Amino acid sequence: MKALSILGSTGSIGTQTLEIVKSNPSEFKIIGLSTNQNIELLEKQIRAFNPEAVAVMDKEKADELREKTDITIYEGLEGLNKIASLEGADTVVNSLVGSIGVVPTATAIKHKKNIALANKETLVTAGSVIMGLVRKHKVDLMPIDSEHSAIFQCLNGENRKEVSRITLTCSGGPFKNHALEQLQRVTKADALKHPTWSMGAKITIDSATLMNKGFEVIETRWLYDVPYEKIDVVMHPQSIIHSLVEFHDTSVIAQLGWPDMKIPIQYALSFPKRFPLNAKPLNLIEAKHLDFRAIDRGLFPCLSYAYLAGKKGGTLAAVMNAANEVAVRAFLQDEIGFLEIPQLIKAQMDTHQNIRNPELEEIMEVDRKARESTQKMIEEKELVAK
Ligand code: MN3
Repeated sequence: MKALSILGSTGSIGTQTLEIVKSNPSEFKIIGLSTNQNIELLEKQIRAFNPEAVAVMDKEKADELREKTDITIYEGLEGLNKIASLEGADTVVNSLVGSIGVVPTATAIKHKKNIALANKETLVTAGSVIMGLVRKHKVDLMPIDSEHSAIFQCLNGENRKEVSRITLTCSGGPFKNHALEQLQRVTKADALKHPTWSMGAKITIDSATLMNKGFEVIETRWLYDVPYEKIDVVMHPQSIIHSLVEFHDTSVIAQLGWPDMKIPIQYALSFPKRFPLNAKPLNLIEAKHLDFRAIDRGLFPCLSYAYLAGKKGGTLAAVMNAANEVAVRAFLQDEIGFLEIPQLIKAQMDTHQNIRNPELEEIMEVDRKARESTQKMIEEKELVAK
């Protein structure tokens, strides 16, 4: 039986993880849970899964919850670190959103926990440090993401030295058929309508800008130790092929299925086994078309920024991520337009003094400063969407 702590248990990935736990009561038990501020749902989860402790990011909400339950309640970032290191857990599911997830991942690894990672910002911001910790503490890091789960499955039993190319598929998001003039006018509501995947707000916006695909390129580099030259992205609007691996004999292996996050979530937790899953089996006749096309990098520059940040290394990807987080939050609060998101990211990347081989503390300091600087640019309205 696996003993899990879930960071971000009230979000999209967190709630789906708990559904899998509920369907497999002889395979999993819950040790710790955490929420940002959704204590109503957390309280229900406490009753249903009986964890040892929980964390609430928001301190006032933590106090509110303390009046309703006797369970140990930690708070703030320190609370996330507590849940990440609870003695009874062997695996930490990190489904936090944003670079707030980086330090708890590091904490969990230092406490010898295996990681099921949905928090993209962990590897984007601190890939080198985190993978160093994974090797040092000899833990497993399994991806919770359809693309990286697909790649993992395609590489299973293969010699990594024989890989010639990894191709990530990309739905293209809601604006795949837009022209630049149309992108100028898109609203928050437009951007939140993802055509194939149902996800949280932040990642849905990241999917609309293709920043999400850029993050996944960087994660692929760290998870599978392949150079950026061997990582490609192709647009595949149906989201049925989840990614592909080509070997040096030109043979290509792909993983397919209807878009359903429960498949990669459960596989990350069941590996090396596969548990049955009550999901809709793929029917190719019903799928009918599998379309592919190249991505217009002029329209979606965030993908190029990610390749640049990844190739330059150091702290540049941390800056890119921090600027993106602040810009996406501002977009979701109607403070900036859609095209200002990439502009803000580029402005921060252009002025960053890159630090080579950074320690985790240096990365988090860069993250903090880039957030401040991006916020200042938004407040001073230095950017006007062109
Ligand atoms: Mn994905």
